[in-house]
Amino acid sequence: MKRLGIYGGSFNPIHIGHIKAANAFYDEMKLDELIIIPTAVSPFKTDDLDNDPYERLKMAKAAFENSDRNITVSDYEIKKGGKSYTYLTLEHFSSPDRELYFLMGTDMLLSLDGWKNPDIILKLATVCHARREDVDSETEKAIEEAKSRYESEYNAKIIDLVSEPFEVSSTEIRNAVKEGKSISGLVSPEVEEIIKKDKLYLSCPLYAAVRTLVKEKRWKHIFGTEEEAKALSKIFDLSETDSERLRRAALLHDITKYLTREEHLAFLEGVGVTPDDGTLASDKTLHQMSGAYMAKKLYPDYVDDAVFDAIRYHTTGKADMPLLTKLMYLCDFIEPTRTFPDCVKLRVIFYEMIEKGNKLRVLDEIMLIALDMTVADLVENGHPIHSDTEKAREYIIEKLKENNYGRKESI
Ligand code: DGI
Ligand code: FE
Ligand code: FE
Repeated sequence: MKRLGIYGGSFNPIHIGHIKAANAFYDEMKLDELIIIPTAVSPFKTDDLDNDPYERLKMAKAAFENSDRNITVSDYEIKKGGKSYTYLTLEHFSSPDRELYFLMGTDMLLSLDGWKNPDIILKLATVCHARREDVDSETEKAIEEAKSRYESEYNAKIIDLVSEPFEVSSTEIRNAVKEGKSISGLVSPEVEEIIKKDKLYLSCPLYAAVRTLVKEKRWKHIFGTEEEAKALSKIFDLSETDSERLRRAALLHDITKYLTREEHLAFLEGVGVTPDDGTLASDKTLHQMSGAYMAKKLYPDYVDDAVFDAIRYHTTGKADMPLLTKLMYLCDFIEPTRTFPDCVKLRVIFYEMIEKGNKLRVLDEIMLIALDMTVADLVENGHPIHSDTEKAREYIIEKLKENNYGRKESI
């Protein structure tokens, strides 16, 4: 018989306490294999922005990646979706050549009666419980009562693990991240890295929005664009408010990138907008329009007219662009994760040129190069060019001729 351990939980995020418990469970029960199963939606909680199943899965995998024990992470419940019932999961992993062990915490043990089909759970698996040394006498009594009740009622096998749990909670970690406090020592370095890179648990709902609305590759681009937005805000000496606006535009600019053509059209019709023919000619021009309206609809508090305009024209540009819209266009083009040769080239040129010359003039010179590169690329690939792109070019060419650049421009 193979001794298979199962350890389920929301793991939002998985932390050192979970890792220690998993290891103790593995060692004390002499398991041959331990499967960690992040839940899809906990039957006890409503879903919230800080609860992205695939991020939880990714972190759990990272946490056990270098384990010397046979510990794996399963996407079974998350893939299945919906509410995760333990009895169904145990049925799924149960087989005649396996002895199942199921790890649960004190809270779970005490509430097991209220779970769906506790009899099946207790029949299929030996329940292991990580017991704290310092439980108060009341809880102690409750645990004992629960255990003897399960044993007599369901013929349950319940085992107390010896190792003392490491006290840290996922809530505590999420709050620490929100408050900008360090979480090293509370999660593994790999998990810490993911939380940082993927901007998990920050209070700004736009991060969660981005992660849920686009694919992983795209959010790397979006977070890169936000980084660039911060850099450009400094260079162009934006006020705190304008810099915040640029960051919001950057975070939201591509949120409709993955809509199908039909979805773009249906959404725009839903908000009462009829796209012009030029916009209809390509999904790329559609996404800047639907993106602006979607951002406004989902996050009205974050999207004022300037942010809306920046998203609305981030792909084509337009005549007489406000500073914020130009900066949005530029940060999208030169953000650090872009590897397209034109983007890399423009990035280098921009940072060289901005050192010298009037910044607002340099911005127009760079915008013109960017627009020219785009037009050349579109022509080469036989794509139509939107009239806004043409107008953006013409307008900038005129401005450069006039050469009437002040030191500052309002948004
Ligand atoms: O959404 P991103 O990929 O981050 O960047 P984006 O919104 O600037 O889109 C860039 C793509 O859009 C690029 O493939 C060129 C294309 N594009 C830019 N201007 C026009 C355009 N496509 C058409 N059809 N017409 C334009 O005027
Ligand atoms: Fe875009
Ligand atoms: Fe983009």
